[in-house]
Amino acid sequence: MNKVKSLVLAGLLAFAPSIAMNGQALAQDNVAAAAPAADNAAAPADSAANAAAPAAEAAPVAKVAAPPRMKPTEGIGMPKPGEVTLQEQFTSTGHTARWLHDKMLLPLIFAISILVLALMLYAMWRFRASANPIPSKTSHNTFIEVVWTVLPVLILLVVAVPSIGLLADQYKPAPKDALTVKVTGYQWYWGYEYPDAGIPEFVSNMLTEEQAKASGEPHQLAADNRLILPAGRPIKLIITAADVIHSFAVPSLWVKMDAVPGRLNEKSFTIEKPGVYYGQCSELCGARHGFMPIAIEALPPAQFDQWVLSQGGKPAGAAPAVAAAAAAPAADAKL
Ligand SMILES: [Cu+2]
Repeated sequence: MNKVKSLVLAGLLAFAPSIAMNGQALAQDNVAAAAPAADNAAAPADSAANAAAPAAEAAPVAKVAAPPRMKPTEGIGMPKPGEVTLQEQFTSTGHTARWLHDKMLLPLIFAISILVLALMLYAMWRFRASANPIPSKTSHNTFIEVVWTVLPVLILLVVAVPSIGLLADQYKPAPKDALTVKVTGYQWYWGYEYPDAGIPEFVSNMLTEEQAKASGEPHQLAADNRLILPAGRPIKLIITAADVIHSFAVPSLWVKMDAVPGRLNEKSFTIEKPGVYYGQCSELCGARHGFMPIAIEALPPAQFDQWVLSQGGKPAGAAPAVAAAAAAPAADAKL
């Protein structure tokens, strides 16, 4: 019965994106209404000029200045010393995953380990040779056998329900209005491209220890050019690699997706709060595998649009339908 329920639940979750999408579309409308500045700033002649210019970090020719580099918050979007559980989460699947880990799996594992240890200690003490000279010849006990078969099955079924739900959620396709960013893994740095906004690829390299210290960021997690994303808007990452297999992983956003040459992997999520979130390549990819960090800067939507303009791109947030249709007709047809 429980199994049937869990299967039905998994089925429902698999078809949930259409329901979830409506909610996100509403959120997007509010966000767009709150960002009137983007419209005025988008002079088409300027955008064209900027797009032609090389993607300079500060973009001095742009009329719109890039928002100032955001400072990370200690312990947010990065590991903490002595941490025993998952990092604090900032996406909906992240919350479910952390709940599943902290509130369900850990207590279960703990209880089962304690029970088995106690039974073993009891059996060792109670049935030791000196206290129990004539051993029992019992070889079957139907009641106990039923209990130790049915109980684990029930436990597994209880775990399966949220687990299958989370699995389905993690592979939920992105809503149509999601911002598409192409992520490419290289030996040994990341490339980020914004096809919807018309921003060409720029690469992101690790900061040296001195540079990281100077900008108040954790060494080996800090990167020069961050992956700038909007908070509160759905994002679709298209993840691939140019040489060997890498893996794009950001623990606090519950993102981990292999970057495979010749293959496009997709990962969709919405970042709940503005902030800086760090991650690392998580697939052994060569000598400098440990030195190609991921730094995501999630900006409030209005500031994200400002950043897009500062890079000579077209913000899609102001008029998602028009911009998406103009920028990516092929993507629309596919969806
Ligand atoms: Cu790598």
